[in-house]
Amino acid sequence: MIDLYFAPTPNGWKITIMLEECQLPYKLIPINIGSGEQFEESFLSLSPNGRMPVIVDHQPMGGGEAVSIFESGSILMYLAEKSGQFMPKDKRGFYQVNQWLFWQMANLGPMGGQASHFINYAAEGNDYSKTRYLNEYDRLLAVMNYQLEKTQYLANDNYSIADMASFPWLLPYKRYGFDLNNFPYLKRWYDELKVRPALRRGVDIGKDWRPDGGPDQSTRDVLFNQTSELYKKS
Ligand SMILES: N[C@@H](CCC(=O)N[C@@H](CS)C(=O)NCC(=O)O)C(=O)O
Repeated sequence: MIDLYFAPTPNGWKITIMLEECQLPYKLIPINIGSGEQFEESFLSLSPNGRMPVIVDHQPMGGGEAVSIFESGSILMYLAEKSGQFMPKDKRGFYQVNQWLFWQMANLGPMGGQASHFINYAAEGNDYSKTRYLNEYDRLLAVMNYQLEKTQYLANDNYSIADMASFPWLLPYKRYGFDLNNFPYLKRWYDELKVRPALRRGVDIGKDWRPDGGPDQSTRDVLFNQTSELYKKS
């Protein structure tokens, strides 16, 4: 059995999508990032960065003690290897997927996350930052559109963990003010993926756990004022 430490956000949904797609049995362990559970010692010992998702595999490949993994891209690679699915075994295909997975982790995720922050949570008067991240998100949609004119899926013509990593970061596109009709190849990909039953099950997990009206002040204090103080031993 695989334990998944999870909160309903795009980075969490990457893993529920993959677990639903590859049908490995798993148990959800909700992490309340709004109340600061990610900084409890028991969680930091699994995820030193204080971020979810994390998995703990109690029947790891090769046997032995349970294995824990943080960082969603690394978790996706582990699950692909364990299930033998959604990551090509030949070297060419492997690195086609690998480069798009890294692209997602280094670009679409962080820039989408910052865009979300400045759209949803920042006080008025942060127009420079908001524009900066929305322009990057816009550019990254164009990168995907450029690629998807040539290939059916992000890495090549096979659905892979690179698609699963990117899809949840497209979910907020309307809220960010974008129209996918301006990115026709990306729209074709998005429309195809969003009706996959396993992907749908994955992104529906935990949707109703999110507070109506967004985070309250104590949640904002936990999420948006983190410094090295969090790591000082008392
Ligand atoms: N690069 C990390 C990012 C994970 C991440 O940022 N997780 C967020 C939720 S989407 C989190 O745990 N936030 C808690 C916090 O900000 O304190 C990954 O892909 O796993």
